[in-house]
Amino acid sequence: MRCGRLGLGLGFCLLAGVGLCILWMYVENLLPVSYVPYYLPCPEIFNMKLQYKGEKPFQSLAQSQYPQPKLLEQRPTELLTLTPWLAPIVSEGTFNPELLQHMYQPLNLTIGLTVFAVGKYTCFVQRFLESAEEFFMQGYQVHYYIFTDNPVAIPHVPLSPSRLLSIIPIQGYSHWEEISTRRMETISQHIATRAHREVDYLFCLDVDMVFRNPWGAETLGDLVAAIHPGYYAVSRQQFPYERRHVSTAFVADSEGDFYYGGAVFGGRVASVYEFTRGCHMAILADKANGIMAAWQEESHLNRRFISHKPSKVLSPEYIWDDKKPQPPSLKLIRFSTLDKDTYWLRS
Ligand code: 48C
Repeated sequence: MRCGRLGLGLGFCLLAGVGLCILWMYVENLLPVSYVPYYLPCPEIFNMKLQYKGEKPFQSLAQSQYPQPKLLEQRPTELLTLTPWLAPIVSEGTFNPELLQHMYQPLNLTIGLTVFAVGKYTCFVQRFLESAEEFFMQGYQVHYYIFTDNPVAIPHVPLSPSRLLSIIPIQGYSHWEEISTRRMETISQHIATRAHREVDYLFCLDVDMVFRNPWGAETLGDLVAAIHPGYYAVSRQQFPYERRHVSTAFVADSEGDFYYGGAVFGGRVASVYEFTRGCHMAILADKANGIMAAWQEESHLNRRFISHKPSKVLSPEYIWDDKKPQPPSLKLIRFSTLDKDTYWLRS
């Protein structure tokens, strides 16, 4: 008898509970606001799936042209400081080094640096490293990756503490164009297999250059390009883009922002991976068609930076050519070519 009464009671409570829930759900929908406890994130967040933004390259605006940004646009002695897509253009006087150091130092970042020294270019490694030790990312952890076909030819250069150097053997090639072009493939593979675990940012530089002044946290950004010293004052039609339609590096006369140098690019390691991988795919496609772009990987770098615009642009101070007179608008040359006998090197 007692069990029977108990069962009835339980059944009644169950029915009442279900009824109240249905009533609440009905009533709640009528209320102007939902009464989720303030401390809980809204329920929608529980079933939000982070959509990985697939690669959505910037749709070319070729059909609706836009004016070319001009580095010397402002005044002859002042450089443009912001691109039309709101990326900072970095040059001396546009930033406060101490402030940036104060901001970035606590992040305990590691900056990677790739250089290729294949064949006779091993002779540039010593000066490159000595100048990097003096000026490149002072106060940060730095990991140099030196890709070479001749590891024993790489000189020993004493490094400051918290700076590492790895010599990575690679295949040499007989033509300098092949060596230069293969860098995109090698860098993307190196990031995938190792660098993504070791560094936060990565810069990919030519080895036949030297640092002349501090290169610091002002250069850190998601995807970073450098304006070529030979073309910052000319119109985009005069840029040495690849102009053959058959190449994946083709750029039309109406396209292009700045002409970027292949000697300097970088950014967050994941972005540099995507960038170099994209360039490598395009280079492979051209190779399948029996074509090499006008300026090898630099043509592909420029093509890709049009559709995947850099989030930060370095002025020619960061990729200077010492054979040129220094214009007043470039106040502090930080990284520049070594005057060299290219013929001897490439013969
Ligand atoms: O390491 C070599 N060996 C070569 O024979 C030709 C190029 N290279 C690498 O590619 C060097 O790191 C060069 O800096 C880079 C291509 N850049 C140049 O040759 C000039 N800076 C244009």
